[in-house]
Amino acid sequence: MTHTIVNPADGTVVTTVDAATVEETDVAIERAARAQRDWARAAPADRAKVLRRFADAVDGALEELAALEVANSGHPVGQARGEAGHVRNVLEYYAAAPERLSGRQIPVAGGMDVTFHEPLGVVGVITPWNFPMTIASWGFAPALAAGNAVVLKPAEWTPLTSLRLAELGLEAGLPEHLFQVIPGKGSVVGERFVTNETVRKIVFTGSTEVGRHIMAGCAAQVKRVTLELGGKSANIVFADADLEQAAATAPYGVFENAGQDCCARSRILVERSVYDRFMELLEPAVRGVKVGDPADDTTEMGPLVAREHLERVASFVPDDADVAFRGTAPGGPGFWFPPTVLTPARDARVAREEVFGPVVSVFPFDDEADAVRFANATEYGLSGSIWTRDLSRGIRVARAVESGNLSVNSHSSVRYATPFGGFKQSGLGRELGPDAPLAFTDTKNVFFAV
Ligand code: TAP
Repeated sequence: MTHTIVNPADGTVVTTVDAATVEETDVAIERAARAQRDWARAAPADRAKVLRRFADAVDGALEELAALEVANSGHPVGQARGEAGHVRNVLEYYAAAPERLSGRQIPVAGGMDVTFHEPLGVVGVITPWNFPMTIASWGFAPALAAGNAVVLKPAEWTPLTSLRLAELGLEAGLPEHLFQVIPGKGSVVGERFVTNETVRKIVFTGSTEVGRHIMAGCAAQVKRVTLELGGKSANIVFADADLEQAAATAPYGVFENAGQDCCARSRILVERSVYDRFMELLEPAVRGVKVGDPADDTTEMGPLVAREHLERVASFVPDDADVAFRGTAPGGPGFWFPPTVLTPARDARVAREEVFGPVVSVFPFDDEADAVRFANATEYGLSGSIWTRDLSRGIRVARAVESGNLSVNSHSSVRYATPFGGFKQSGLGRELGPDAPLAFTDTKNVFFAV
């Protein structure tokens, strides 16, 4: 069976990719297990050297990887270049880990006690289509650094950059079969990662629904699991904020990657006393978002990933929707949807569900308690922003919002050096940051009697 890869900007066929069967997945997992044994025994400095060379190989292929993501995912080329650079940075950062995975010596009676961080073995990474290469690297880089092998299943729609990354790893000196990318259906390859007992951990990024299913499957073998799931993040703007700055940046907090971002601030909460002024400022900012050809360096927003997804996003904006204003989008072929600002009721479907498209809802709030209450009135808890000039309020609200990643007076969510992940049904476990390699190890305690 093959998957047809379509360019979202114009609907043309880019290429086809072979989809793996269950039997092929099992073969890949067995090969990975064999490669892992030698990798775990290699000197930490040698593992570090190969990962640094992998980072260099990615650095040398930034333009190529960016062009692939433009064609496969419709990401604007400037952003795709940034994503490839992020993969390089993640690899460089975790290249330091093999030589820093220290255990502890713990004082005990009658001998000496030492802990070791042992690799798990084979790790299965399952990625979504929205940020194919960056999210892949959050799994494979720390897993390899900690001495594991990785089998990675990319989303059906967007396998091309992951496939190229595996080739670059091999060219850089990773042992054969240590890092394999296995395109295929989630219900075949992804499901097999969960049921095959040789895979000791699943790192899954995707929808909460599939995440729940995977976690239940992992429970059968007490398989380790990290879940990065959906979001419905709030961007809270207080009356004392720099309103110009808050309004100018709000579109980029939600429309980046055409809103196909788990961290999208798809609910903007504005203190009632400045609501009208904020909307006046927001309108030109939204109309100013440059939507169009992803291969153009000045483009800020591209198309949605696929026709099915476009139809789902459009279902959140029926003819009688409370549209405040919209930006523009090209017509013609391709899967285009304009940046859209709604003013729905707090209990509307669009206010509750993850849209994963360029649609944002704006709501007035009365006071700090009301803002926190509404920000938390969701099953999700991934990201969020708080705009205020009052530092004490910034700290108070950041502590009160039930979310894994908050930003005061900015919309930044992801840095490779800081932990990332969700509260509530946005996920389980953390990726990135200094502790990520530990999530790919089990602690072994050894007591030496003396
Ligand atoms: P999903 O439909 O959940 O798919 C994610 C991945 O899981 C795909 O590779 C998919 O394969 C695979 N899959 C599907 N069914 C499976 C099964 N039964 N067993 C194992 N694997 C299976 O999500 P999506 O539509 O690609 O991505 C959008 C969602 O991801 C959104 O909810 C978004 O918020 C979330 N997301 C979260 C984050 C973080 S970091 N929290 C980051 C990005 C995206 P196929 O492609 O073959 O279906």
